[in-house]
Order: sequence, then C-alpha cells, then structure tokens
Amino acid sequence: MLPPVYDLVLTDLEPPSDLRPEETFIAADLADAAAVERAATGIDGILHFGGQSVEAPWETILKANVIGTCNLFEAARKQKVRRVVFASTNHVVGFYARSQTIGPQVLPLPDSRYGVSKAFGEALGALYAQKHGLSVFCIRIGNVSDRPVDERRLAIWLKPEDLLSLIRIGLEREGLVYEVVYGMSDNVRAWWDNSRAAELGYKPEGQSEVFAEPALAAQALIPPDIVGDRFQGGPFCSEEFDGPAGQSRD
Ligand code: 15L
Repeated sequence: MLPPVYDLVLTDLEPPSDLRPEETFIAADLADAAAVERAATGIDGILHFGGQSVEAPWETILKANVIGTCNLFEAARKQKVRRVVFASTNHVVGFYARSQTIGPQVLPLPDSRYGVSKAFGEALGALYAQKHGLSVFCIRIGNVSDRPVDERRLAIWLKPEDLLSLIRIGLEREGLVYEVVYGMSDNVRAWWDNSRAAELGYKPEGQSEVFAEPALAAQALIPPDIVGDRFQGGPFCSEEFDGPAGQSRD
C-alpha cells in the first residue's frame, strides 16, 4: 500500500467493495471521454491500470484499450495532469523467443490483440510526452502475484511491493519524460534487460527463484504447448495460432 502521502481518487465502472473511507470513488467508463475528463479534474498523477487485461475480441479491445487510452491521455492533457503511469504488458513483446534477452527498445512483437493495444498505448504515451509535455512511465508488467505459479512466471514474476516501487518512480522521479521499463522482480531466469529501470532507481526485493521448486512442480502438471513454451508470451502466443510453429526472430 502506498504511504498516505497521496489523496487517492479511484475510478472504475463499479465501486470496489473494499473502498476505504479516505478514498474517493468516481464511476467512469473509459470509453466515455467526458466521464474520464471529469475523473481527471484536479488530479496530479494518473495510474492507468484500467481497461481490458487479457485477450478479447477486437470490439472489446478497441473500446477499452484503444478508445479508452485515447480518452485517458486526452483528459490528462486537457486537465493538465503532470504524470501518467501506464500499465503496459509483457504481451507487447510476447513473440520474442525465451532464448533471447531483450531490452525495452526492441521492436514490438505482440502476441495478441491485447498486446497490440498496449503497444498502441505506449506509442500514444510517447506522443503525449513529446508533444504535450506529460511525463509518461510505461511498465511492461510481467505477472503480478504473491508468488510465481509456473516456469514462465519464474522469469516474469513481479512481487506486488516491487510494482509499488515502480509506480513511485513513475510518480515521483524528477525529470522523467517518457520511459518504458519491465515490470519484473529480481528474477535470475529473466528474459529482460531491465537496466534502465535500475538507472531510474528501481531496486526490486522479490526473487522468484525462492519459489522455483513449487513453480516447476506445477509446470510439470501442465500439458506441453509447442508454441507457448517457445515464446515469452506463453499461452497468449498459442491461442488462435495457425502459423509455422518454428517461426521466430532468434
Ligand atoms: C497480463 O498482461 C495479464 O494482465 C495478466 O492477467 C497475466 O495473464 C500476465 O499478462 C501474464 O503474462 O502472465
């Protein structure tokens, strides 16, 4: 939990059941530009974690993650919000092979319509940072959970406390214009070079290797996935896959 230095205004379609007395809630659909702008009024920094967070039909992705993210950045510009932390995803680069180590500057290779929409959000953030002076911090989140639950998650796990550290960098780091970092803990099996995050002050405390034994035991019970096991995005790559199975950029 963030220390109480922020007044939190939460927004979603429905109020959360665990809303605290000190938090304010404003109902808003991301696809409703006027509602999003109302929610952004008087706000210093936005954590954009809303929208569709897994694969879905185009119609859903378009409304929640494309139109919704446009509305979000436009509301931030009009209301002079200084900072946006954008929850991006590892699925922007899901079709890189697990044998590769990639940094944030590689070409996007999305593994899903969802991944494409997050690549769009990152690009939109760059536009608003360069053209309109917002500070935009994109976190390509791996998997946030109490513990990594399978072999893939040993590489991409993000301890919740480490996500908070990254969010604080996005909200508080001086001079930040536009950055993309990976949202992962201190994982020895990582596929990502997160040195830029370290330069910005990120010191992850979680170590996925502590959970290697149960995660690998759980993996042993999962049927092999000829495509998903080869690529970083896992099952997001194999879902609807009908290309040549050996194709990759490595
Ligand atoms: C994501 O982007 C999803 O939001 C999350 O639910 C997980 O599926 C995660 O990726 C993952 O790759 O494990």
